[in-house]
Amino acid sequence: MDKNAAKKIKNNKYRLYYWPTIQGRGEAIRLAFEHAGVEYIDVARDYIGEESSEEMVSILADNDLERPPFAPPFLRDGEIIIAQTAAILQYLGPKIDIVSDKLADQVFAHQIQLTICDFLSEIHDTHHPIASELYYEDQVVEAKRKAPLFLKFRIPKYFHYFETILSNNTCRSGWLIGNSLSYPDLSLFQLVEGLKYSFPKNFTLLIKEYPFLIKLHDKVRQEPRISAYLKSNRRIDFNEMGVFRYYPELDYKFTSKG
Ligand SMILES: N[C@@H](CCC(=O)N[C@@H](CS)C(=O)NCC(=O)O)C(=O)O
Repeated sequence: MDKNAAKKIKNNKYRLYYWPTIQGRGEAIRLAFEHAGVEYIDVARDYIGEESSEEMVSILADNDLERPPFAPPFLRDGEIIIAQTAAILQYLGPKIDIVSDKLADQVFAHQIQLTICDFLSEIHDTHHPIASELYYEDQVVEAKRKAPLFLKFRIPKYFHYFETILSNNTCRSGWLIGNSLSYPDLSLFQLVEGLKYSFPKNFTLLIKEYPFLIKLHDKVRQEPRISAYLKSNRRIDFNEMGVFRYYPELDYKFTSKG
């Protein structure tokens, strides 16, 4: 571990454990911290080279933990370790002020976040329809069957759901809940960014039918701290190791009208 990292550990409360080279599911947590302007340690990224994920892997392998995480991302806040993206955000939301203080709003935020997590799993399955343990190349035939069905049926179904929430928000704020941005808005922005990267040919036609979603995406992008984060070297580029991957053969033109 480098000296700066050691110093930061003393000064910081929150430690995020995730893979250092991908946005993946960890990005929902990074965006939340970045938007809130709260300092956090992205643990694996504070190490150099091969050691980077050692601390995370050793926690995952620790059979003595009373409340162990199953998979990354997970968060350490002092003695508390929390896994599952939606649970982490549910915990962090009120603490770092990225969700309303009303219980009904918090439950709805969690509900939306869980739906986003389901959607992410389906996105992952477009390139890994058989098993995460196999290479993409070993399941490309199945992926080529899965991706067009995902594009035709699943993206429109999820997008329609999010569009309905946005258009039914009686505050007319353009955010999912009430008058201000909350953590699922950030994750929804990330979904749109990721799908644009993975399915560029289909994306433009698909998103056209969801004006509220387009507006939310643009509004999040313009948030000053998010905009600064996206330009910084803390934002990892999309690549073919994360959840959102670009394989041209999975992106043949097959839109909701198709
Ligand atoms: N539902 C969990 C999924 C966590 C997950 O699938 N993590 C991936 C990395 S993005 C992993 O390492 N999974 C290992 C496994 O499922 O065996 C969440 O939303 O956090």
